[in-house]
Formats: sequence, structure tokens, C-alpha cells
Amino acid sequence: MTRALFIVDVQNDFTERGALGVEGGDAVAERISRYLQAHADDYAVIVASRDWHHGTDDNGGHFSDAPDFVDTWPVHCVGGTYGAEYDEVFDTTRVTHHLKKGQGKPAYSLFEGVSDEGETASQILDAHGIRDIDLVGIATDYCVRASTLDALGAGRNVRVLTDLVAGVHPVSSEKALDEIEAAGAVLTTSRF
Ligand code: VGL
Ligand code: ZN
Repeated sequence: MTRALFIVDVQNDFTERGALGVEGGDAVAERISRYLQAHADDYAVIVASRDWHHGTDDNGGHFSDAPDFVDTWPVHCVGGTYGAEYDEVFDTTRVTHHLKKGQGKPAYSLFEGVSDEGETASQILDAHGIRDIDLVGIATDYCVRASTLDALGAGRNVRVLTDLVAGVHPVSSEKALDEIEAAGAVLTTSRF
């Protein structure tokens, strides 16, 4: 068993009613919880990330009062607030590693995250000799895209489970899936 599951940013601010809520976020949180009930034992490690920004500055221009929803965003996922917590229906019992990213700067990739013990995703993968990653979460066109491209760039094999992701914009989400597939990711579903 040498496969990892990466669960990107399933947080209250990214699901419906959140500060940066994406359409379908609630459904994805619920489906990921059900997927874990059936499949957690298939994975050597289950790594979840959280966007975890400062509330006292604009996080390197990541927050804006006039966001363009491409490079700048409304205030979201301020560390220690409800919005930064995992979505309420995302059952994290089987998560083995928790990473935080984006403290004071934009960080779209889970590979930029660090656990409270100081461990990165690359270190976790290397420690367990893992080359194969399944990836799910939010947002398809931002953190899912960036995390997948980083994993491929680090020579890992990545499957993205497309029924367990949700994006900010439909058009850029479609484009992101095409891009990561062209870069070598396998697009599949949770029912493979
Ligand atoms: C994200 C926008 C801003 C993400 C994070 O998790 O995809 N998107 N910060
Ligand atoms: Zn952010």
C-alpha cells in the first residue's frame, strides 16, 4: 500500500456560504467523507491542507477590497477563525497529516504547506516511499491545479478524482483539468 490521498482545502470559507464559497463545495465535502468511509484503508497516508492566512495583513497582496477572483480575493481562511476550519461535513478522522499554507503570502499548492510539526508533503511522501497520489478538494482551478502540477513536477503519479473536486469558475476549472491532464495527470472518478 503505497498510495497517498491528498485532500486540498475543504474549508468552511470555500464551501457554500463561505467568504469564497464555490458552487458544489458542500457536495464535494460530503462525497469526500463518504469516499473516506469506503476507501481510507487504501491509502498509506491521507494528507489534508488548509489555506491559513493572516488576519492582520493582506497576505502579500492575496486579499483585496476589490478582488478580481483570479489573483486577488476577498478576505478568506484567516487562521484561527471558523472560515479556516475544515468544512463541518468533512469527516477528518482518517486524515493522518494536516498541513497549513498561505501564512502571509499566496500559496495555492499543498506542497507549500507545513504541518504543526514542521513536515512538508514532499517529506511525508519520501518518508513512506510514495510515488502515487490521488488528489481531491477545492478549488479545481487554483489549489487543486497547483498541487497537481507540483506533484507531477516532483515526478509523482497523480490521479485527480473529478467527482470530488469543485472550482471557482466553470470555464477555468475545465481549462485546469485539461491542463493537468496534458501535464500527465490521470482524470478519473471515485468509482474506478
Ligand atoms: C484558493 C483562492 C484563494 C484555493 C486559495 O484553495 O484554491 N483559492 N486562496
Ligand atoms: Zn487563499
